[in-house]
Amino acid sequence: MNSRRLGWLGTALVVAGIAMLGASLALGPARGASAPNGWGAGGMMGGAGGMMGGIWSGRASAPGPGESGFVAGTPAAPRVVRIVATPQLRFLPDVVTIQAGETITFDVTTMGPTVHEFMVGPAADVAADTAGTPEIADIGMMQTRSLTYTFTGPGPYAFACHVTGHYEAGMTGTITVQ
Ligand SMILES: [Cu+2]
Repeated sequence: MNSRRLGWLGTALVVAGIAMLGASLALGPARGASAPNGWGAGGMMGGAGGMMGGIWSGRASAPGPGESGFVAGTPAAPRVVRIVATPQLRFLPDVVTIQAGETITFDVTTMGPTVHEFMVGPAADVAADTAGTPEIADIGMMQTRSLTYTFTGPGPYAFACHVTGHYEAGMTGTITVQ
């Protein structure tokens, strides 16, 4: 594929992703955390049915604090938060609300052809790209990778992508501790 087609594909996938993200947020509690994590067998070249079924067979976000069905994440049973990284160098969502002390598993999916990273931890360390701060590197096109983190302190916490130029372009998010 040439780059123009890739660009179109990325845009189309993001549009589809936003629509499906909205649907999965709305349906999240019903879908639960028992669905298998991964792309499934459809594959992105399997036509529209395969694309949608494959990409979005991953886990939806579990309800957050203040939402119906909220259960605080623990080390034994982390709460799942799904985050999409877009070719526009943004995270969706870019604000995640947690209860103090929670353990969260972030399922991070890259939409489109641009590779991303996902770092989470104390906001100062995330801003400075401090070595040793928990991070997933090289999340490729249509991949989902996971990172589990326990928010033991008062914060502030943040997440970011430190692929060259992405942080500067605004590819950051915040963790709100309730
Ligand atoms: Cu990025």
